[in-house]
Amino acid sequence: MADTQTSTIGRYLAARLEQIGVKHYFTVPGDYNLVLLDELLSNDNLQMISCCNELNAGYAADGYARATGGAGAVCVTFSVGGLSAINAVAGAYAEDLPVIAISGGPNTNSAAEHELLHHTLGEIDYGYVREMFARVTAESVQVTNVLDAPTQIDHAISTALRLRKPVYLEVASNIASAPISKPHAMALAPRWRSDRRSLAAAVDHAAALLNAAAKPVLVAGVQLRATGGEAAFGALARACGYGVAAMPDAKGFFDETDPQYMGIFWGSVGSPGCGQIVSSADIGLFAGTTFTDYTTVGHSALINPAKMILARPHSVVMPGRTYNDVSLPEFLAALEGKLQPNDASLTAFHRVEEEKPVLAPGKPEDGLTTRILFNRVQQMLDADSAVIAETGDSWFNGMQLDMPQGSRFEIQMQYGSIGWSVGATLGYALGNPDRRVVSLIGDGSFQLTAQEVSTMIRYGVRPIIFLINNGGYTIEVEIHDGPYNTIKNWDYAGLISVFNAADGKGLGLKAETVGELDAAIGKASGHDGPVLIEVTIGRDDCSRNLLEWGGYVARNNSRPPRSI
Ligand code: TPU
Ligand code: MG
Repeated sequence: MADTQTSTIGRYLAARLEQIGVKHYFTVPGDYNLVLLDELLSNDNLQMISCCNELNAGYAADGYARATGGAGAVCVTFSVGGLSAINAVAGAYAEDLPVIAISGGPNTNSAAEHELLHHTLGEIDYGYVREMFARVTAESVQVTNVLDAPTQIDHAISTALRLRKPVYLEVASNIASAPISKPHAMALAPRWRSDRRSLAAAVDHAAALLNAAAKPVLVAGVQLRATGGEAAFGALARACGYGVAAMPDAKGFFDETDPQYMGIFWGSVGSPGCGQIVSSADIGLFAGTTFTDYTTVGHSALINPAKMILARPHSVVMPGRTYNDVSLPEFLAALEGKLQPNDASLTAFHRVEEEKPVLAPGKPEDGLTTRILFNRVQQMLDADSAVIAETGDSWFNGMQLDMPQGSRFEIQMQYGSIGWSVGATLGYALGNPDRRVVSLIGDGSFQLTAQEVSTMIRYGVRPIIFLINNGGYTIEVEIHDGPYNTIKNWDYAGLISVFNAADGKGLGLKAETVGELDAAIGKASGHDGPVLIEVTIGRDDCSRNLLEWGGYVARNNSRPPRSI
């Protein structure tokens, strides 16, 4: 039988990326991936986004995966590119984002012929990049053989989607355009199915505990998104009527305008009243929550396991028993019909709930404070907004925002790698052009990845970046201060004209007063291109919650060794 269905390894990979909903990939070229890029370029349904460096390209793929709910892709050259991207890929691993990290690789003859190669460690060992990626991906493969390529590509992409983790695919430079058959139709994202008996038993056990409780609560966790469980969580909440809280890294996963919403469960820095209700509940269903030093305020806000049903992505841990092979969305959906409505925790919350203080609008000539800034950010938000909050005081101020129904809030709280938000803003804006991205970025974080604003200008995306110039690493000041927490000041707004050069449409604005901020926001909203508003904030102006949280985290960090 004649086979006219021919493709190449690179085109096969492009077709699979297209099939899983990837429309853009982020790249920096190099001689090991040039032929591969030519092959990817032959697919008209994928757009190449050329980045300034591989770290930022990786962060962009992370932001893209967040925006689309699917995968992101990055394509780099061997070793010098891959090792620059690895930190971003590790972040995607920590945050459960399926980033397909593609790298060109050495010619397949080089190792056998004992050839030393550029960009490498100067030793005849070309497996080390894959080995390094193995620690930060769910699967890492070197494609060096035409016959194995389709299986390796499909397997890696399926793994990424099933486990919501990044994978590393290295394609040898001399086979990227080698002919192979076209991809056949198959589902690349098989859903995780529960073991029927485990699921039924877990649901019965959980329903018995929850129905017997006086004041049960529901808590949304970060893994709800990776498992596709947000809708099932919302439906379950409405069916049972319990008070609902969200962990800080799951902010916005449950509609914040819903009358059942109590706020952020984040120990002493969470929403007023919310922590007390969650901690005093006789049982809580924690759906996809993770408890780290950051999310528990230095492990000061811990829930007694005897009062917790912890629904993990693929298992449910209950007092006295763990049920394995239970998918989180299936568990929540099956529980929905089994719970008796109970609004006792919500009623208790309303008794202790505090009204948010109303902030005076400020006079135009007043200097800026973070309170005024975030008051104005709040006013800008609507259903189409996506807020990206960088590590720093932006976490704590961002957490105070009331997210309108339909809007999204993005935070990299597990990994917390400063500079993430600049690349993620680019990726998010491309991944979901219907949303206006509002990014909240500290000066220190911005200095790591600033040049990617030029890529935003190049591709005409329209985020509004608030660059918070407080002269240093304030979050670090609150955890542990020293001379290392002061940074060199930049003309951040002026940087935009550097990036614009002759043809760019970026807008850089500076605001030192309330009036200037309001005028800048007015200009920004109508501008057709990225806008950076540099906001001058006093070095000591930081949120009370950062002060408190910093104290707890510092205490946890500095515990002496139990034995030396
Ligand atoms: O609001 P503010 O001033 O705290 O934010 P800014 O200016 O962005 O400063 C962030 C300070 C910071 C550092 C230096 N937060 N975490 N770190 C430690 C750190 C160092 N390098 C990476 C890649 N990630 C980190 N989190
Ligand atoms: Mg700062």
